Amino acid sequence: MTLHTPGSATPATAAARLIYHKPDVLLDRSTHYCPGCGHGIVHRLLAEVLTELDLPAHTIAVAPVGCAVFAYDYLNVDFVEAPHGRAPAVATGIRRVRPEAFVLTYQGDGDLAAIGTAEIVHAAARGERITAIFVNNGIYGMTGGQMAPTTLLGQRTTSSPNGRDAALMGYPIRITEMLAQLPGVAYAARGTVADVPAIGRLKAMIKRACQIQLNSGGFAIVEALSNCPVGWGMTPLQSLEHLKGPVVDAYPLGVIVDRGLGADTHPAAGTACPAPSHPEA
Ligand SMILES: Cc1ncc(C[n+]2csc(CCOP(=O)(O)OP(=O)(O)O)c2C)c(N)n1
Ligand code: SF4
Ligand SMILES: [Mg+2]
Repeated sequence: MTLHTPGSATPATAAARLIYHKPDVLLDRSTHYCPGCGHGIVHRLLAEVLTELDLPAHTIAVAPVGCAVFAYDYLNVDFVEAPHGRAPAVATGIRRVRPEAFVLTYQGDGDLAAIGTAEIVHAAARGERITAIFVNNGIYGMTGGQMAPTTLLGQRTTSSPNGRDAALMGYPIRITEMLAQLPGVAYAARGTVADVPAIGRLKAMIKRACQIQLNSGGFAIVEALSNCPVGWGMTPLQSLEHLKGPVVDAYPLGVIVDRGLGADTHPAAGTACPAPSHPEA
């Protein structure tokens, strides 16, 4: 490989090792996310996985309402914008009319675990063949840092200024564990953007969740524990330490369920969740 050494007019020849190449599907534009925000890391992982699986041309993604509302500005795949919480319902419609498409949803915790609770539960219960990316930063980031169902006990937010009190505001929801109980869920896992090794493991989870859809498995969800330095009132570095500490303690990392890669994991195949027989049929 021919390299231009800085400060030298002539190219130097040297063996070079490519450390990182930005996937073409990740568009070249400046970010609207706050400094240190984890959404950009999740976007990059998605871009890498979609590229590695040769999926960009076949993908129809569903964008959320929340800070990631502009996901379609960063990833060069077809996108549909869903109303708040409705991404799984929109994705279901896409799946039904475009059975050949690779269907992806991207939602925050306010979007998925609060406003769209019904949609995510029923999409998972139906075993919709979609891959759901769930970015849990424990807060409503976009609207000014209000409490979400995922907010930790004791966490101060603009709507829980004295800290989340279980007696008044209930307990945090581990929604990925809840969904994992449903037979239509082929894969459910939780990773984090907290540090480099964890980001590598999160990427492997996202890849597995995509491969399950490609192999006609059922619903697959990957929760990415992320940081919101602005909403948490922390510097980016403080927020990453907080993520690795109390947030991971409350939301354990790892694969929660993996019912297998292949088509026989889908409820429609009749193995995991047999349909009742109808004598009149
Ligand atoms: C039905 C509905 N309710 C509320 C809102 C206002 N709203 C927009 S973004 C948002 C918070 C999103 O939080 P989250 O999904 O956690 O995403 P984040 O910004 O934290 O990534 C809310 C409440 C809305 N647009 N529509
Ligand atoms: S408010 Fe929070 S989630 Fe939204 S862009 Fe800023 S850091 Fe990220
Ligand atoms: Mg959030």
